[in-house]
Amino acid sequence: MKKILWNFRKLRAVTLALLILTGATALRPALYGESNPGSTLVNIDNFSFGSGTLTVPAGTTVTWINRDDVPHTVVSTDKVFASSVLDTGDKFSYTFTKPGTYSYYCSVHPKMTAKVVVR
Ligand SMILES: [Cu+2]
Repeated sequence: MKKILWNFRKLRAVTLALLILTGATALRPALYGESNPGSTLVNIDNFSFGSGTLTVPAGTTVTWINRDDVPHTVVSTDKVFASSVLDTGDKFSYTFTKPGTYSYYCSVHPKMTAKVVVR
């Protein structure tokens, strides 16, 4: 009887260790996903680009999503990048590899302007 009890305890300890190990492994991608410095989202909403100026480290991929019910574009003032016309829900991405200030606007509504500052 004592031996059976000991085995049960040992089994429980092994199961617990396995749970901790698998749990830690399962958590890892989620943690990396949340603090991923490689990509940033800008919502185009109410005729504006997110919060205006966005500062990111070099190598960051910025994705714009049109949340408005009118079409917009994302066009760099210096012609570094230019999206096609984005309808509601459409996305455009650009990866900023060089530090600098990138001004951009919407070619449909040129008063819509914003900046990406790459450090
Ligand atoms: Cu627009």
